[in-house]
Amino acid sequence: MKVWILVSLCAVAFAKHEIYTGWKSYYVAPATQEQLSILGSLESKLDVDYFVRPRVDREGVALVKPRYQEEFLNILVKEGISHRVHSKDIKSQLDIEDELIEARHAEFRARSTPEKPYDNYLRLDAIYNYMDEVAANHPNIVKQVTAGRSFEGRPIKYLKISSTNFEDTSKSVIFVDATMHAREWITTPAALYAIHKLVENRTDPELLDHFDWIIMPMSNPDGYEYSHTNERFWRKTRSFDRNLISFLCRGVDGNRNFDFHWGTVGTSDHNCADIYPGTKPFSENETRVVRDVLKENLSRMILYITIHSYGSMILYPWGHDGSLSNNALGLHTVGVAMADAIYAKTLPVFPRYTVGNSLLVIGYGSSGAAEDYAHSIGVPLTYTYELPGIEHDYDDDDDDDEDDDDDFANDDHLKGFHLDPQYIRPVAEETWEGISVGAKRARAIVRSK
Ligand code: 0X9
Ligand code: ZN
Repeated sequence: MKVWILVSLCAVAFAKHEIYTGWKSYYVAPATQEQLSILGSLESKLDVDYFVRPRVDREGVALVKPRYQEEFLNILVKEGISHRVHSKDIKSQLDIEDELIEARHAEFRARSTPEKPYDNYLRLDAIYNYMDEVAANHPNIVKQVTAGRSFEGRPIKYLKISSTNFEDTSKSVIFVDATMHAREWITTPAALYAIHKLVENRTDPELLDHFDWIIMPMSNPDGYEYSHTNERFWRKTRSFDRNLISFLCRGVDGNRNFDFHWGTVGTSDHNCADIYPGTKPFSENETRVVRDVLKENLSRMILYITIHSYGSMILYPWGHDGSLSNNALGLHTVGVAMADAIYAKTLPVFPRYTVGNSLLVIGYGSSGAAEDYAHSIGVPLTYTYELPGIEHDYDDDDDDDEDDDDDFANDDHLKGFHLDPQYIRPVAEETWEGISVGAKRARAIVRSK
């Protein structure tokens, strides 16, 4: 009996990430607009998933399934698009990620220290347990709200943190959410660390004296769990409707589902696409919950930050057409102050943040994004944070072709979305610097008006 249990456990362990066998990722560097649009067309043509979207002056990272790799490379060579391997074996990256997460769990067990959810990538129940615990231990300043349920019925929770029970209307409200995109695991620890600093380890009294806080560390719990159990690179929700295709290709991109120029830019009508915006604005329980928080607190909300990854960017509206809002000066000033605060705390391994208009900085337009919607309904300062991912580059002979697997792409280092768990706490700490400085600068700006 015991042997069978062991055999089954091994089978499960080996089966993990099996669907990613043979997948590779490539850096792609278009030199012209034309090359950029060819790369864009490969998304639907060859089912390419861009971890980082290329721009003419910036390398992107493309995830390519085995059956399309030959054609992908042929097109790049034919079109003269510069490229090189990013990860030659995605599955091994995923296995390493699992091992590092497990090793970190073991470290905490060995030390008999409780593992905090900003020390490692934890599953939903542990994240929710932490929120329950914080709320139970600090009833005077924390109120936990279950705002709704995800498509699969999981609670979507946030903490309201206030020294005056949200009753002092002279205070400003700050709203932070995370993990709208399931695979962006680093974002939830960053939001949870903000809770820790506001409640358990308060070092700056001003933050509760002047502000009421709403922190929603997990806006897409179904997608998040699915990215742990089935597909690590899952991005969307897990919803479907009566349409058979929607059942076969589930989910909606939450950050295309808000009611702001919905379905017009940077979206795809195909259910299977990662940027599918849904059948209508706010079709998703998960985005309605965020919308309701924004609306309910609109009169006092001065700052909304929706945390994503990766790319080390602080983005502000408008992201659908690259135009600037009437509050562009304020958006830029506070954006730069937040990036400076992050920079002052950062580690040398993290890339430096870029601040600016969403479309111009990230290099593509997108409609239906939370940051734009929040600003359009009247939140004066709204940002998408793209937290850092680390790209190890071992290419020392500068050639562009795909044959140089031996020179670099040492896949024993984690890259991009697979941010090594040892970096979770440093990222959370520096992100907190950005959020807290953002709150103070936002207040100074709003009061000076
Ligand atoms: O594309 C997105 O949804 C965000 N980037 S991510 O890599 N996390 O997917 C950026 C959204 C910013 N766009 C707008 N504000 N329109
Ligand atoms: Zn995202």
